[in-house]
Amino acid sequence: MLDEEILRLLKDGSPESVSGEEMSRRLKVSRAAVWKRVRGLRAMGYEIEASPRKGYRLVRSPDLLTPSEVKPLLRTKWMGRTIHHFHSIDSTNSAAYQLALEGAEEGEIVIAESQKKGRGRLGRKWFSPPFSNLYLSLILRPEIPPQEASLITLMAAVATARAIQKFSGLRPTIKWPNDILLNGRKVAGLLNEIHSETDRIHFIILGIGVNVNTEARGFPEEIRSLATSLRREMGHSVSRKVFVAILLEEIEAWYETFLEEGAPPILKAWRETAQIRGRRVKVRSFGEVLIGKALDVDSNGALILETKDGERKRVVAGDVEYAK
Ligand code: BT5
Repeated sequence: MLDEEILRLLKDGSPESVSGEEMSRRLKVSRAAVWKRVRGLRAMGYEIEASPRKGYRLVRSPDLLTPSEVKPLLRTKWMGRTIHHFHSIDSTNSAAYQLALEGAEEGEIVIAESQKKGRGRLGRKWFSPPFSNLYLSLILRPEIPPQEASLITLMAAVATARAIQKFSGLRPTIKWPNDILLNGRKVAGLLNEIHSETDRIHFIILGIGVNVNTEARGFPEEIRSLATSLRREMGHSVSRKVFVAILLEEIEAWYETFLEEGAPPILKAWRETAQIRGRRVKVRSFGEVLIGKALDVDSNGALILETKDGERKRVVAGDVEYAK
């Protein structure tokens, strides 16, 4: 907290210096305590000039996702106005789930610079190295029946794809149910977890992992050919905080559209971005393998397939591979 307050004073004072005495008075801590935290901030990558006469001046901020870095860029009305930031955490989804159980409000978010146990679906792992990518979980409390919760996954996939498009100028596609691809490789994944009773949702945790600045060779061997990052596709490193601000804006807008207009606009945008209709796919679902032609997604987000015997199958969960 003290770090955040020191940064706020330095930013408010910028481009002028703020004296150690003023900081110590405003923050009600000793000048030695201010100096100690300034050294800590420098170790985190903040360039802070210190002069005995004038005091402290913020020269440059690192690309961290702390509230003081992200909030000035946010143009949302309510999404992400409360940011719980961690340098390292097991999983932002687990932290957000716990916060939601304790009463955190809709729109509160958890961001981490790295995850020790980043989670994919079905107990799989999400590669989460420090300071280069985005690991974000949002708390939503929609008043919808639990069977419509998968529409929130489709909504989040649309919003993430649109944010990537706005930010990079590239055209991502969605792979059912929750992968975002650039040039056929996975740049982002979504993990949604729901806490509900039979007819009421208490909350949904929307977990989003986006590979932002990992270089091609930075991915572990086993996913190197499957994964990509914005940096890899755009050809240069990019600002995570600018991206996260755009992403939160898109999610807020698409979520509000969903609450006001229901499934149709979400499904329309999803179909445009996924371009799955008519593609031959192999789907693994609950131990079963289905091969067929993808026809559509239905209004509950399930994938509709036609097998080669002409039978229609509805798949609610699973993994898709595109067949040749
Ligand atoms: C997903 O699972 O795609 C959901 C990923 C969600 C991650 C976010 S990060 C913030 C929040 N907190 C969490 O703990 N999780 C969420 P799934 O469809 O099961 O894909 C997992 C598979 O993708 C793995 O088995 C790997 O093959 C591959 N993979 C792992 N890490 C990857 C990465 N960083 N980029 C691309 N592919 C990856």
